[in-house]
Amino acid sequence: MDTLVERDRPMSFIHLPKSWQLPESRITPEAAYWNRRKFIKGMVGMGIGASAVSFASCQRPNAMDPELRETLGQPLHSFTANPDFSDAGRAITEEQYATSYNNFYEFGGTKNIWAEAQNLPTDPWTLAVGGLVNNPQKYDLDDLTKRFPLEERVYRFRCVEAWAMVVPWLGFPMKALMDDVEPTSNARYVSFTSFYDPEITTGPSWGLGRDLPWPYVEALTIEEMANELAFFAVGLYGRTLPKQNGAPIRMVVPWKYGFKGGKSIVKIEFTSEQPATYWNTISPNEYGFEANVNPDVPHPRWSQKSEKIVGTNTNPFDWERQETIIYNGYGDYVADLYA
Ligand SMILES: Nc1nc2c(c(=O)[nH]1)N[C@H]1C(S)=C(S)[C@@H](COP(=O)(O)O)O[C@H]1N2
Ligand SMILES: [Mo]
Repeated sequence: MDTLVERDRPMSFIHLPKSWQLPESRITPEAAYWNRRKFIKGMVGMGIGASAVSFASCQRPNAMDPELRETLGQPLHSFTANPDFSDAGRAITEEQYATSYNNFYEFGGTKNIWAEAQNLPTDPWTLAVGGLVNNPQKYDLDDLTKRFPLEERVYRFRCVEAWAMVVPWLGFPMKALMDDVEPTSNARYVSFTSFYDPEITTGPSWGLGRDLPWPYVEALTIEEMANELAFFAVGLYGRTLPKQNGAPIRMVVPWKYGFKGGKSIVKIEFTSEQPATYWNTISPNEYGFEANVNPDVPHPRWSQKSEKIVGTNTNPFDWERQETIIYNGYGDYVADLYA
């Protein structure tokens, strides 16, 4: 059973691009991104914004592995930076970490799946939304970036394995999609199903892949989905999502552990009963349905009191630790949901 659960495998990280140590003169696109961020923030004219800007502008990105760079998405131009979510309280994680230190079990059981994930077919794409709704919808690839106004939100991102990042997502509030499909009064839960094709998403290489409860399904209560924080990301760092991050659309629920944020969503269904979800089915006492970030509820095999900040040192064993905050710091937005 031990191999089935998410675990901390820092060894796999060692395979990540050595080119992070390349001279900084190698970079250009990332530098351009950071400058554009600064520009956008300038445009929204935040009075005391200087402090918020500093996180983005002080951080000098390192060079990115050229092969990893090939996997990045297309630049997105029409979006506004949401000033309510421009400062996550610590530095934005460098893009090469967010796009190469991943969890995506469909493509393997380690953190290093970004190359394998390039097998994900994303064009054409259909996201079908149905169940207990008045207005079922099928969104195509174009709809995902054009139908709902896009905004950028810089969110804290905390995996149940106790590592954490800060990611500038691009996307739209889940509420916008919810309003589009009009859930009926019987709808109490919402399930989100990830892309699955056993020929393509072969699962972890240690052989048990096919026995896992595919497809990956996550779910929220309807109140959670309607919360201001609940977000669909179609991009990060100014571009469309790379495949390894869940292209073309993934869930982002920053007050919950990362596994609640399903990737590469093909189906959304409004239901009256609580849906069965992936990790919760595998190991319910380790991966609760609610899965809110909480320093006082340890994982059965490790403490959740603190978290490792991804990318704070070239050696993952030396990543800085910080204290975990209840609801990952978003209690003002979500604590009422659980009162
Ligand atoms: N379909 C699918 N979605 C998934 C996962 C997965 O294995 N498959 N892993 C989850 C976990 S455990 C985390 S921490 C995040 C990781 O997202 P990232 O790779 O963009 O950091 O995705 C979540 N969504
Ligand atoms: Mo995770």
